[in-house]
Amino acid sequence: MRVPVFCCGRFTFVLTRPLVMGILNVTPDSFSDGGRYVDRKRALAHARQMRADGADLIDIGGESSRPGATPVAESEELDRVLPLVEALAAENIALAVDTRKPAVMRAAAAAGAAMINDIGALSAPGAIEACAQSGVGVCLMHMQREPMTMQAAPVYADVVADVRAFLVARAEACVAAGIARECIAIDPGFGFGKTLAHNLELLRSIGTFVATGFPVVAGLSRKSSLGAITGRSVDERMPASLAAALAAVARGVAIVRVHDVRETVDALRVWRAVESGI
Ligand code: 9MG
Repeated sequence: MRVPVFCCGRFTFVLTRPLVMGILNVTPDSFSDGGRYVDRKRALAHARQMRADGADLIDIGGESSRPGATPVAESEELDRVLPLVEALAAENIALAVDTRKPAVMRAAAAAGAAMINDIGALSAPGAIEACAQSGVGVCLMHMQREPMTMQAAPVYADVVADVRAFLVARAEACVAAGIARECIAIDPGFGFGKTLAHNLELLRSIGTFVATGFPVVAGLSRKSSLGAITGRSVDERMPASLAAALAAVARGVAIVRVHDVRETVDALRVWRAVESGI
């Protein structure tokens, strides 16, 4: 049997266990950790701690994508992200860069980033080419509309079928443009133009996305859907985030994108021990 892999530049991840992608937002305005890691030293220390806690990848973002967020200039995003990529790539840490801008993608890859995580599924002109040329892994995420307006009454004919069809079409466009199939992951984009009911239906049916054969990424950590279910504030959503991560991996999700790396790694270890005795 062929072992499933996810290829990200010089890193090849064997997908025989779920991977943990730690979140490092170097923005003043992200919904959960906005402002906490704008200071470069603190950002580096946090990345190293997440790695020590068992993160397989660290996702660095220099532009907030929370509902209502305003876009950031390319030069500002580069200033926020590139020094971190250079420093952490030199320590052989596998890095994703969360960006929608082809110039940032190119610069990040040249500085040693292994993966591009694009909430716009590489829709900007030149984005697919930037990734194809650099050999990075890509995460294609679904979003309805833009962060500024996405949570204003999102509507789907069939949320699972619509999101799946979009992601498969984007993945095939990437393959046609020269990105290797094993370098592509897909992500339904929890909270990006979705109601609580949409998010729950997507999570319940995430196996439909797994069945495409592309590794599936799930980002539920601390999101407002978890707050709506539990009544907890952002800072109190860690247990809910662990439950969501477990629900995702139990349905075949390959990568969970999380704030609480140490706790998620522990939860997944217990889940794996129960499932397969390791
Ligand atoms: C940047 N970002 C914020 N939420 C995300 C999610 O759910 N998935 C991915 N891939 N990126 C996200």
